[in-house]
Amino acid sequence: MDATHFADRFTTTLRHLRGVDLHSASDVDLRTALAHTVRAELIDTWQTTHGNPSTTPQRHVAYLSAEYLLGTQTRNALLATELTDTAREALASLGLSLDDITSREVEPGLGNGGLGRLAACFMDSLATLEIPATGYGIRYDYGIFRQTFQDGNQHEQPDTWLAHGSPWEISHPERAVTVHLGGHVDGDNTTRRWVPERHVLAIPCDYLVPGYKSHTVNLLRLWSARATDAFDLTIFNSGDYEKAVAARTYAETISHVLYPEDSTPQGRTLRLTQQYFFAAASLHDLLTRHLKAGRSLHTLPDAVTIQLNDTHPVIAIPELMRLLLDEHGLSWDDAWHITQQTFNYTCHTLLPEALEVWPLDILGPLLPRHLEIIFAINHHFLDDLRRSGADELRVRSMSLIQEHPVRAVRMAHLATVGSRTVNGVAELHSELLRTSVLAQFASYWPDRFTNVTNGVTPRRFLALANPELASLISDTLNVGDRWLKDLDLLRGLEDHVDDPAFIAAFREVKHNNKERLARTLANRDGIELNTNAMLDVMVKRLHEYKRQSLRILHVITQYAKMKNGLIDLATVTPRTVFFGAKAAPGYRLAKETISLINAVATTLNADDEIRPYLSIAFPANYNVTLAETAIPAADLSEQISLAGKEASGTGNMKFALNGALTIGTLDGANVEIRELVGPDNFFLFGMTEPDVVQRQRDGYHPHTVYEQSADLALAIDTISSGAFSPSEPGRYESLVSDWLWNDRFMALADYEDYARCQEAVDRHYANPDQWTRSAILNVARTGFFSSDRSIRDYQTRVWQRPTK
Ligand code: KOT
Repeated sequence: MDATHFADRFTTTLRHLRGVDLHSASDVDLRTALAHTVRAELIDTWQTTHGNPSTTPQRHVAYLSAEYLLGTQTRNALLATELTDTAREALASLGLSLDDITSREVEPGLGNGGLGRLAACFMDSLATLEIPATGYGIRYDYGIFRQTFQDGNQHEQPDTWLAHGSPWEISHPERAVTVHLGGHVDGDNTTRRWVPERHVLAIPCDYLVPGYKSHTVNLLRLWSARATDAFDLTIFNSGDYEKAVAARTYAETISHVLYPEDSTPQGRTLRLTQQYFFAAASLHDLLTRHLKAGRSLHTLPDAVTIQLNDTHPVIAIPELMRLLLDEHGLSWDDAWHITQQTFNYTCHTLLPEALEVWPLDILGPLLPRHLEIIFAINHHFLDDLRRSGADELRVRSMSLIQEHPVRAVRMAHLATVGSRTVNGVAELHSELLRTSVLAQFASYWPDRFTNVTNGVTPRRFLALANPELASLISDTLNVGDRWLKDLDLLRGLEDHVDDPAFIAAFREVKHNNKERLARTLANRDGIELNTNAMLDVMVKRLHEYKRQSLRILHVITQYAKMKNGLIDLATVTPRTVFFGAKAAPGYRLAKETISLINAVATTLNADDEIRPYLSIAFPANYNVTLAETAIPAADLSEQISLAGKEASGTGNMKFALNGALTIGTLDGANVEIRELVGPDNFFLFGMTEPDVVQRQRDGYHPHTVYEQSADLALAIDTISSGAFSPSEPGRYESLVSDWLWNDRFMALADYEDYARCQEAVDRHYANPDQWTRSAILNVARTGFFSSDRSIRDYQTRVWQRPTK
């Protein structure tokens, strides 16, 4: 398609779809018409792909995830279809700017953080690698809340991403699937029948996922809840109109809002309803397609493999059992074989509080037949376990049912028992799963466990986010943009690490990216960014284990020392410390940390003497769109979680790929990043995971650490003195007392080593050639972290494994 043709289609779409011409078109009209013009291209590709089924039969991959953090769609679709220049030229010929139009696109924030963003990167790689796949999830009416700051405190506003419609969505109400809920179970020992009480409709809302130059377009199918007529009827018959309308509202509440907790699930009925709602609708979809193709249910595991993105969709395991047993009349053994060979489970955490359990008094009333099936699975499993010689202690600890503090289903155990493969998301994480969280399962079924280290898509996080670096890479490597599909080719940049022209160009790109970020922050937040300072970035959910507290304590020490004349300002390497973080709305300590960071920012940034040397930028509402501007501008990437707590991290990979150096602990994928980039190009500090375990065993007393570190005490005492809250000196007492007497994630224990390491950062940065060399080597050596590599690993280690 050439620019004239594109312009023609665009104006026609504007007229036919929006009923306006160029002169009367609003921003929304232009954005919608542009999206539809590109979408039409994708649909043509999609129909070609699906009209010509591949000759080599491949298992269809079904990715089940409660979250997809997609980011904006238009620029990515243009990139994938190689229409960016055409669209730019076409719009320019109409007096319009592609960048203006796309910069106002609203991102669907249907996820909390790492887990949801990973799902989005995987969808991109599946399509790029031409693997037939469908992503299944929930179309939340409201995604992750919009964060605002009022007096430095976080406030949550509803995310109205659908306010102006969603041009990328294709909704199919006529293909609704009915999902049942509640009721009771009838029958005798041999035949059981679920008699549900309520029914809701699941409407498929499809998003096309284009592969990068791949001729494959996959589907992301998100389910939206609607009331059925039958749903109302029972209540209408009671003659209570008001109640009937309320009941309709109840049904539609199911897909109304994303739960904003990250790694701290709340056991609410509505949350379990959401999980079952999308799991059941997705399985219905998969089975219907399988049977329509004339296949037997016994061949399901050969045709489909289902990847469970953590335990949120795990209720799909008893649901498939129910369908096979109750609806299709299979024997228990056959149904179990099929089920267990179809599912795979990815675990994304190590935190005990993140392991989902569903109390029986929530699960039973909502899904009575599923609870029976879970008990039966447990019965068979524990029998086998006993036969293998396990004692009762072991049986109890491996049971799918926990007895205390309340009887509940352990979803990670159900997932492990019901899956062919279980994987962690980084080498260290998978090792810790095997040796701690799921140790007993790993010794019982050693072959079931594997690792797939996470990755990120270089299309969004290099080509789109950092176009200047992308073209420098293309110009330097002489392979066109082939490296975007084969990221190991970045290794070739090592040959240029001593080339002065390349070094200068690389440095200029980084500087330009800072200027671009400065413009964004000025417009978006009214924040002024010093583009001549080192940009030191910590962006991720606010969580104690991630230790934003460690970062801010160190900033405070530096500030206090500067104010007290303990640091000669002439020797200081100027820094801007950039934070982006949302806290779960009910997470008190996390919200207090946000307030403290904002208070410190206000003090530092208002101090004319200090600001040129040390300042803080903390824009509200960090999201994928802001990430795409912030990450390419960063010099330093803060990955400072307590060792053994961050499963992988994926921000860490995005920064390294964009030429930031990492200061980090040996946690999650940091371990692999450091091995690849080399210890000279990575700033390591802190306890190792075994150190952490030992220190906890020995008894950890943060107050003693405070007494023994003058610099740490200076930071904490400065807070307590009211330096950042003059009208209320005790404002941060709850944070201070938690650090001194609890400090669950040992920020204080790692403080001194962190401060030492930050000095090494300053020294390295003081020599620009040395720093740029390290930055280039980070880019050159982190091609491993392409999500294409992760997906290939899933193919060989998980999806293509022969069934038993
Ligand atoms: C949320 C609820 C329950 C269990 C786990 C989670 C979870 C884990 N949410 N996000 N994660 C993150 O997933 C990323 C992708 O694997 C990891 O990189 C990161 O370390 C996890 O914290």
